[in-house]
Amino acid sequence: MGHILEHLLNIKKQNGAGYLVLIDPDKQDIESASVLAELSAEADVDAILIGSSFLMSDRLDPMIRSVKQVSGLPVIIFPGSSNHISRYADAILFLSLISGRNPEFLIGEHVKAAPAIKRYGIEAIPTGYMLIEGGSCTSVQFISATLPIPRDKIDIAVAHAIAGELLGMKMIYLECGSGSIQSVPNEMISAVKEQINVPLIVGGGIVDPKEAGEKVRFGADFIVTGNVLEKTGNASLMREFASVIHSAKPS
Ligand code: 1GP
Repeated sequence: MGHILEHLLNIKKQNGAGYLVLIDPDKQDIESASVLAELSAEADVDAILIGSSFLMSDRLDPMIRSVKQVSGLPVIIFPGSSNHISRYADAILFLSLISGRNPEFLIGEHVKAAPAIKRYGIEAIPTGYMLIEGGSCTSVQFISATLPIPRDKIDIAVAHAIAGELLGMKMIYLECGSGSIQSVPNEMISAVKEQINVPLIVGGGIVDPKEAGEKVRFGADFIVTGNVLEKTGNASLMREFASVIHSAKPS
């Protein structure tokens, strides 16, 4: 097992759940991303994800270097395509969009990215990525040209997650898409969690710590927030997220 996955599993073991902050290189310049990263380290965030389903900027390399340097936190690429690779990252969520039926995002982009990931020695964390309907058409839905799983189709979500684990995914990520109006339904989180043994990441549209804590109590092992902090850059909000997430599950 790679160091970063092991680190994440230890966090889950110690704190019940972990908190991942997502930085989108199109929404931040290097300086503001570095400030956010410094605040993350002070606020007890567990790791930083960098990326987006669609990237206009070419800031990935310098941003990852700077964020790593100022925060000392693990930096994990959250890729939208095979171009989103950086030799400076500690790991990459090797996402297969298993809720969709677009071969490019199931295996095509992976084939294109694999040689560089291998060459740079980046730890790849195989992750079954499931897009859930979140009240609007998000960038990931549009760019991936895949249909999200309807919010009320809990059984369909559960079957996808089981299939992901059986295929060897080391994590399952339930995602409503960045900036979604609604977050993943709690009932879906608990139903999926009941049927899988690998860690469950939940993200998209989570805007307050109470909501994050609830998701952890329903079974999320890692919570991702992006937009809410990018807009406010609020250190105390970040601390609140970390503390609620780290204390929501009885140890
Ligand atoms: C998106 O899950 C992440 O991939 C974070 O979403 O920006 O809505 O917090 P938000």
